[in-house]
Amino acid sequence: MTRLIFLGPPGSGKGTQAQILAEDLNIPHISTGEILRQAMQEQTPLGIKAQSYVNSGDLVPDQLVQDLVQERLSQPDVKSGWILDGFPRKVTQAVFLEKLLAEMNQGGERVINLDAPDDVVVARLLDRGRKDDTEAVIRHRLDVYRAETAPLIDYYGDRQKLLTVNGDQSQEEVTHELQKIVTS
Ligand code: B4P
Repeated sequence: MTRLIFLGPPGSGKGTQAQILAEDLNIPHISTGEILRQAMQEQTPLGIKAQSYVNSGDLVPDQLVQDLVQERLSQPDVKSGWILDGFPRKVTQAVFLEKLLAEMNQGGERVINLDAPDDVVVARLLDRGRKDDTEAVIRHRLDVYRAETAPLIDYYGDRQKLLTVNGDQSQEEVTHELQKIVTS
């Protein structure tokens, strides 16, 4: 049973690698960023509430993402495992998730910290060029990452759940390292 959480700065390869591994393992890839972007595109109530935050590189309020994660993790396809990509992004979200997983009897999750230096991630994101991938917004997302998300490295390290993988390698090399981890 694989239950994985991907942590890392924007552009470290979380979404890229989570998608590859989820396909390999035939388990759901749950990306809060993707779910929010889809909702924004469809202009659902969630999308309308989220758009100003996402477009400026701020975190969407906890309640919105927590509700969507709770709803997604209550669907039957998660019974065989899951990969969470981009959630939790704050200690408050991690505390929420820990409680939720305990209630759902879904423990044993491992956390992958994909690490890559700022210059590498900025170059990748500028190259991708999504709406929230302008230089000013990327710099802001990195500041938000350092202030809000980086503390999760200690949070999960203290709980002996954390593994750090160097994201500053080719996509194939990162995938290879991750495959070794999930099969160990
Ligand atoms: P996300 O969608 O999670 O976006 P991201 O952090 O920018 O990373 P992503 O996973 O998409 O990119 P990746 O590194 O794979 O979040 C977007 C926004 O949604 C947030 O800013 C926030 O507003 C909101 N949000 C999401 N979750 C939230 C939460 N829990 N709470 C509150 N708000 C939340 O890849 C980037 C690029 O690098 C790609 O082009 C890829 O092809 C390339 N790449 C990847 N690996 C590479 C490699 N090894 N070598 C070269 N290029 C590589």
